[in-house]
Amino acid sequence: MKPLATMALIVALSTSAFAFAQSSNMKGMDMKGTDMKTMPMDKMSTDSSAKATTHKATGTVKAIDLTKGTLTLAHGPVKSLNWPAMTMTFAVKNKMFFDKLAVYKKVTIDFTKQDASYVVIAVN
Ligand SMILES: [Cu+2]
Repeated sequence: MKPLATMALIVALSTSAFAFAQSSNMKGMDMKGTDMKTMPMDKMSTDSSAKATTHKATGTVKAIDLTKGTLTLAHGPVKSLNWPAMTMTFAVKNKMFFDKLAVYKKVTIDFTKQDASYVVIAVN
């Protein structure tokens, strides 16, 4: 997926830009208030969340299990994981997501790997 590759590049660039800003600050020991303001604090938090890689999958809901908290999705290819299209079951941590899920409905999910399972973190 091109947008993901672009995002990764932006993250990589902003990370190295931040590292450079940090090291130049260290050299000059310049801790003036103006320098603190230019420190990309918001980018720092963006970077750390980007490390817990989020993947996107679009597909058709095959089954939902409210008791187990799972979603079975027939999804298309997921480039960020090199996955082909397949039908698989995801864990759904937030029960509110089930409001947006129904069998035969087409959805796009954001998911992440947690331990051995793939966990839905957003439903669109
Ligand atoms: Cu899959």
